[in-house]
This record gives sequence, structure tokens and C-alpha cells, in this order.
Amino acid sequence: MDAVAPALETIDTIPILIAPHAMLKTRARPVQSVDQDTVRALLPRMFATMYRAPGIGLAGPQVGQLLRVIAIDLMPDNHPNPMSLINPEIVAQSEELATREEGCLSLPGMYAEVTRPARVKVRYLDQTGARREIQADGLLAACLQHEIDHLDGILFVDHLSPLKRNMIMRKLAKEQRQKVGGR
Ligand code: GNR
Ligand code: NI
Repeated sequence: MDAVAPALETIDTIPILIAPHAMLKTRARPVQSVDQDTVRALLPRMFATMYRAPGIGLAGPQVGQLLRVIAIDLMPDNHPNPMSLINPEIVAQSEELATREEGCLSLPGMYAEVTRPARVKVRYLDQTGARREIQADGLLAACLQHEIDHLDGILFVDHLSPLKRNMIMRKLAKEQRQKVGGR
């Protein structure tokens, strides 16, 4: 298995912040050094948190870390394929757009059709600090854009009309109130 996913069940998870939360609206700062303890310690916990949620992506701000760090695993054919992206940047995007249904671990149970560029080229540092570039389309392109948005304090509902966004935010607030701990 990948170096970032050893003995997953032994790694602590981190509580996922639910919208509206100020940290989810805040721009995250770049990672200064990839061998920093924070990143080495953070990525395995982010993967453990994402796999258990479960989700296909997770960004630092969702777990209270305002750092430009992303964990992604689309689990192709049900096999783990973890990708760690540090300081990712979209360096090219297609004019062609694509629409797909998105969800977000920070908006549990909420889904909507989101339109974004169909293809993106993303430059980033991997978990070893090596410079990498990836061209993506389909679900991976949507996921990369969704996660990079999180690093800029943007949620998928920010791509919707104010009417749809407000409907989702009110529904989420109501459901969260009805959970234990609310009211
Ligand atoms: O689990 C997730 N599924 C998803 C589906 C379509 C587009 C993006 C995503 S990411 C989401 C997990 C999440 O909230 N990441 O920030
Ligand atoms: Ni999300």
C-alpha cells in the first residue's frame, strides 16, 4: 500500500467541520516545507478521516487546518489510489464545461449539480515534496476543483444561484439543529 496509508485503522481521524463555519470561508496558507511535521502528521490523518467518512476528497480547512493540503482517492475499481496534493494550482482549464452532482463532507446529505471546466491541469507538490503536474477530466477534474476551492474558502454551493444556495444552507441548518447537540 501507499506510504500515506499504513495501518489505516490505527490512525486517528479528525472531526470534519460543518458549514457554516468561519474556517470553511477562510483562505488557507501555503505549506512552507513538505517535510514539516505538520504535513507529515496531517496527511495520514486526513486520509483516515476521508476513508472513514467516506468521501473521495478532503481539504485541510475541512479538518480545521488552514493549510493548502488536499487528500484525494477516487478508489478506481474499489482499490485505494491515494493522491496527496500540497500547494496545488490550476495552471490550465478547458473552455468546455461539465455538470455533475457534487456533495461535500462539510455539507452532509446535501447534493446539487455544479458546472465547472471539464478538464484542468494542476501543478502541485506530492507527499515527498516533488513537483508534479496532472491533467484530469471527469470526476477527478471536478474533485480537484472542489478541493482547491476549499483552500480558497469556497464551497460547492457558492457555484449555485443564491436561491439554491439558501435552500441548501437552511435545510442543512435545520437538520443539524435536529441532531443531538443542537437546539
Ligand atoms: O466525497 C465527495 N464527493 C464528491 C463528489 C463530487 C464532487 C466532489 C466531491 S468531494 C466530496 C468530499 C469533500 O467534501 N471534499 O471536500
Ligand atoms: Ni468538500
